[in-house]
Amino acid sequence: MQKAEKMQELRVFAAEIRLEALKTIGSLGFGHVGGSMSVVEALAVLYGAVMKVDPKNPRWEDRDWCVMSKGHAGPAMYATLGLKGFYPIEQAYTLNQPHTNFPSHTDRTKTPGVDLTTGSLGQGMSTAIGAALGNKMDDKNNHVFVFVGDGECDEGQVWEGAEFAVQYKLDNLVCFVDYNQYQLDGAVDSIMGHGKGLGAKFDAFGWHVIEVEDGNDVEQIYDAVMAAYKVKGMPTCIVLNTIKGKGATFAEPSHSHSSQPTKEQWDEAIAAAEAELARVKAL
Ligand SMILES: Cc1ncc(C[n+]2csc(CCOP(=O)(O)OP(=O)(O)O)c2C)c(N)n1
Repeated sequence: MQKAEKMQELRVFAAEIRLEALKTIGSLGFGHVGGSMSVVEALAVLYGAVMKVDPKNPRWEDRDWCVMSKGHAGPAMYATLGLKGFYPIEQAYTLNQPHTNFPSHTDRTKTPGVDLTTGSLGQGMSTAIGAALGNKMDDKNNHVFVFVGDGECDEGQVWEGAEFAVQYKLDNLVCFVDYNQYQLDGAVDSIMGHGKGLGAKFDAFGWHVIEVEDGNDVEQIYDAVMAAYKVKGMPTCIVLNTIKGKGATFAEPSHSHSSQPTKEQWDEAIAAAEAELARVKAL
């Protein structure tokens, strides 16, 4: 398949993920819309063009791994995995309800395709690094992808992991930083700024760093991952400059972390996401 055709396929996949993630959270009426929306395009690239996975065998030993360390973006993972065929997508519409297999934060014991349990910020970085080390020791020819938030990067545990990954030359590890500029209580810079930027920090720790100017553009993300695959002897950090709440009509303008919109606002957001999917499909 030509690259242009593949990118178009990924744009459609991203629009489908956004719609399904909104429907998933909408089934409950409230939840983490902001941080789910910002990682949609990166998930589309990973599961639509990059990762080796087998929906019929989620624990396939040679698979690539994806760890959503900012575990509150669970709904975006659930939409992606459902659309990829790990389970019927409608199952995710039980989000956070009693006995569901789709808790608000990703849990490997509950949802097929979720590789590691997350939710306590910082920990997913460590466990992803452990998985990368284990896979390397087992001579696996695969990659571990981990998503961390810019607010999450306030956690010291992220940086202990960053140091470790360099020491052990984990070139099978790619960390996406979702640099959407907002955390739970507001703008990252107003709470705990990142000085010269998170790319500069990872660089100082010895990582190969790739800055993606538009972290909601599938082609830029795809090119970054292809470049990361060529890096030997060190882990790669891909900094995604994203928009918190991207594409959700009630969340994007305010970049809100969690949302509890009215029924009318949900209807409007889902209709807008459906219209966007139709628009992208017609390109
Ligand atoms: C150790 C820990 N402290 C606090 C929280 C509560 N919490 C959940 S999400 C969040 C903000 C995270 O911000 P960011 O990483 O920027 O996420 P994003 O904006 O991408 O959703 C906080 C403080 C948590 N889950 N874990």
